[in-house]
Amino acid sequence: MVIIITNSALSQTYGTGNTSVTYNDPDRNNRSIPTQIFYPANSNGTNVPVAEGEFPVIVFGHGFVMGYSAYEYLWQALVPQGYILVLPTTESGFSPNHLALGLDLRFLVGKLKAEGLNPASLFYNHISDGSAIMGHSMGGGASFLACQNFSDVSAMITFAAAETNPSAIQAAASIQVPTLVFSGGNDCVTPPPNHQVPMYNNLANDCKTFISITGGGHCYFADYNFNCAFGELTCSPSPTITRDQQHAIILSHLVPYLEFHLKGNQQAWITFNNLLNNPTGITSLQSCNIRLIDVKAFLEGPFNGTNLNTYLTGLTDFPLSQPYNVAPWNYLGSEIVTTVPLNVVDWILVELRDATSAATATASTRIASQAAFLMNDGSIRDLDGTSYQQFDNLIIQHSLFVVLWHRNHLGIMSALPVSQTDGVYFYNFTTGVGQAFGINAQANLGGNHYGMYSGDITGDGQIDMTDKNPGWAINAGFKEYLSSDVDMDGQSANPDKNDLWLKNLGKMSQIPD
Ligand SMILES: [Ca+2]
Ligand SMILES: [Ca+2]
Repeated sequence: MVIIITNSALSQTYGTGNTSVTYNDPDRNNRSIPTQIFYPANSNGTNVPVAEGEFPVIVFGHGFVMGYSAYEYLWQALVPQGYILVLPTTESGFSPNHLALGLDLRFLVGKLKAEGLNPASLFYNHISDGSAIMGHSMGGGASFLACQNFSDVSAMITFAAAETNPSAIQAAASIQVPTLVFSGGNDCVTPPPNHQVPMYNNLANDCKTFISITGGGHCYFADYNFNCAFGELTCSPSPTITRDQQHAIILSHLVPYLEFHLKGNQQAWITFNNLLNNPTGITSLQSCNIRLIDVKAFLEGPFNGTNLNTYLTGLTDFPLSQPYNVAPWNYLGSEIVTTVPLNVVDWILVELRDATSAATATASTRIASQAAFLMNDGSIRDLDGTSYQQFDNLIIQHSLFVVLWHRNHLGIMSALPVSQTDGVYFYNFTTGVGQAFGINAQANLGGNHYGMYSGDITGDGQIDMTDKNPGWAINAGFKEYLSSDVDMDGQSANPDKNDLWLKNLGKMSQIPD
C-alpha cells in the first residue's frame, strides 16, 4: 500500500517490463530481427502488462560487438519516465552489415506502431505518435542510414556515431528529422573531427544540435562492456570524467530533448535550450528553425481595467474554426477545435515578418501566419489555450517582427524586432504605446496598459463612416458573434457605436503595407 501511494505521488514514474520478440521484415525476405523491448509497466517483470497510457517508442542500435545489455543505464532512466526502449540484437558479430542494422532500426519504428494497432499485441493501444531512432557508435552511424529519406520518426539521436559503409556522413545530407548528435571530447575510437563533426555538418534538416561532452569518452556512452573497453584501451586520449559523470550529462540533456520532440512538452525544449546556453560539462552547436512565439496584447473593446472579458465564448455561434478565412485577411489556415478552452477572449491572427527594420517590414516580408486564441490575460496561445504558438521551420534571415490582426480592432506590428531566449520569442505590446510601430498606434487603456483600437467593423484598417453604416447599423440589436460588437460583450448595441467607434473615428492601422 505504501508503494502504491508513493507511485501515485510521483505519478510519472513506472516499473519496467521486458519482453523478447523476434520480428520478421516481409520486405527483406522475412529477415529475422530478434528484439529486446523495455516498457513502462505497473510492476517490474517479463511480459507483464504495459502501464495505462500511450508511450513513445525509441529504437536503439548497439555498438560494434556490443550487446543490448550495455545500455541498461538508458532504459533504467527512460522507461520509468514513460518511454519504450526497443533494441534489436542483429548484426552483433565481427562482420556486421551496417545498412542491414539501419534498416532494422527503421523497420522496428513501423513495427511497434503497428503493434499499437494490433489487438493481439502486448502493446495494443499503448504506442503514442512520438518516436525516435537512436544508436551508439556503429549503431549511431546506422541511425543515419536508417533516417535518410525517412520521416516517420520524430527525432534521431546518436552517441559517438561511427562512420559506416555505406557512409553515414553522406547519408546525413538526406535526413529531414530533427537530430541531436552527441560526441565525447576525448573519444579516441571515433574521433569527432573524423566522424560526428562531418556528420553534423552535412545535416541539412530544419533542426540540428551537436553536443560535445567535455573530457567524455567513447565507451562511456554505454555501461561497462569488455569489447568496447578493449578497443578504447589501445588509443588516446582517455576520458577525463567518470562513466557516471558522463551518463549524468547525457541524460540531463537527452531527457528534455525527448520530452519535447516525442511528447510535445514545450517547457522541456526551453530547458534543453537553456542547458545549451548555460553549459555545464559540454560545448554545443545548434542550427534550428523551430520557434516558439509568446506574444501578449490587449484589445480595447473587452478590456475591463484589469484583463479582457470573455463574453464571446458564451455565444452559441462562437466559431470553432478560425474566422479569418474571409476578406480582407483571406487566411486559409485549418485551425479548428472541438471545444474552446477556458479563458479565451477571441480568435486572433498572428503574422510574422522578416525584415531589417520595422519600417521595411512590409506585407511582402511575411514568412508565416497562424490563427490562435487571445486569452483573458492578453497572452496569445495555441489551440489548447496553454501552449505557445509553434513554428517548426521558420527561417529568419534578418529580424522577426510580429503583426496582430483582429476582426474589429486595428491591427498592430511590433515596433522592435522580437528577440528570443532559449528558443522562445517574446513580445509584449501592452506595456507602452510605443511597443506598436507608428505614432500612437495603440489605445491608452489607463493604468499604463495599451491595446489595439476598437471599432474597425469592416476590418479594412481604418475606422470611418462605413464602419457605422452599413457596418454597425445592419446588425444593431443582435446577440451573435458579430464584428459590429466592438466592445465584445456579446451584443451589437448602441455602446459599441457611441463609446468606441465614435471615440476612434478617423484612426488607421499603421502596419506597413
Ligand atoms: Ca473600417
Ligand atoms: Ca457590444
